[in-house]
Amino acid sequence: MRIKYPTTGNVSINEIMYAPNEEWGGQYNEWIELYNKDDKTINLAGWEIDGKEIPDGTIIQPQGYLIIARNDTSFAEIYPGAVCSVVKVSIELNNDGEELFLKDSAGNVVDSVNYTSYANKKLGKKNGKTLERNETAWEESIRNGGTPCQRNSVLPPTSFVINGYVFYEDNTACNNPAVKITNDKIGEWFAENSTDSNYYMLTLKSTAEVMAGDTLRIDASSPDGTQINVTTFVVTQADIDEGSVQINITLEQPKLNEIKVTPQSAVVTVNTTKEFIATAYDQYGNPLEGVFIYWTSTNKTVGTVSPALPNML
Ligand SMILES: [Ca+2]
Repeated sequence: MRIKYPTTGNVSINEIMYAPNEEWGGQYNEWIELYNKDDKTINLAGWEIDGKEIPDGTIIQPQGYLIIARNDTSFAEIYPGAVCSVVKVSIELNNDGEELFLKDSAGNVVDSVNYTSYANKKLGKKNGKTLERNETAWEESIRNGGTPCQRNSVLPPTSFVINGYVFYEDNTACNNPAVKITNDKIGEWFAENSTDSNYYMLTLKSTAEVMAGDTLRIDASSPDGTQINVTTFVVTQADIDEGSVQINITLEQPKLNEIKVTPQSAVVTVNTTKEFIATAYDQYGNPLEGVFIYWTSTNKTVGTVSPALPNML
């Protein structure tokens, strides 16, 4: 049985990345976010955006988002956590602005936007931001990279709380833990803590600072830094809807995991010296301090290690 969806409906142009900079995939990583305001799934086969046809088989869910990407592969690399469908259409968005039309399969204009005045003001122009629609107009996104597949960051934020308890390796409470939370390319924040509790809490703004699909990294350590933990987790739509997520953390001793020597090899001319640098890393890939590294030469008639440079750390 073939399900037939309506072929027209209340779909809007909701966000535009018309001049991405290198950090967000470069000039060809242009994309447009569509939003379906209707309560039914709509079939976009034969629709047009920017004068280009949307391919067969493209649908948009009720109250759902769809990304029109000039280069779907590049888009997926830059936005690995995007949680809606992405369809490739050979759009070419003018950096100086243009009028964009969204037409249904009968050729009716369903929505349009002329972003020339925003481009003239350099809003969302090669600065890592997008143009996002709010209730009445368009604004530059608050969030770096924009909010593909998500509620626009210029709309009133809701709060998203990350909290939990931190324990030492032996499961006793680690009071006053240092907890840093990082959202790559977006920001890093220190959680609230207190000297008489092992509880930590951070409140972020959704979607300006965190949204579904983001990978957050939590760096935790004891107050004296002797025990650490690094945890990463992917924020789901359910987490965002819930408004909070609880993550308890158990610390552990840093362990020497790897020593990297730079350069890895070198040709040294007779009677000259060459400097090598060794860096120790723990189990989380962080540089490990306080490690003594001893250098030796297996053939001292060929080369010797300078006693002036015994330990680089
Ligand atoms: Ca959006």
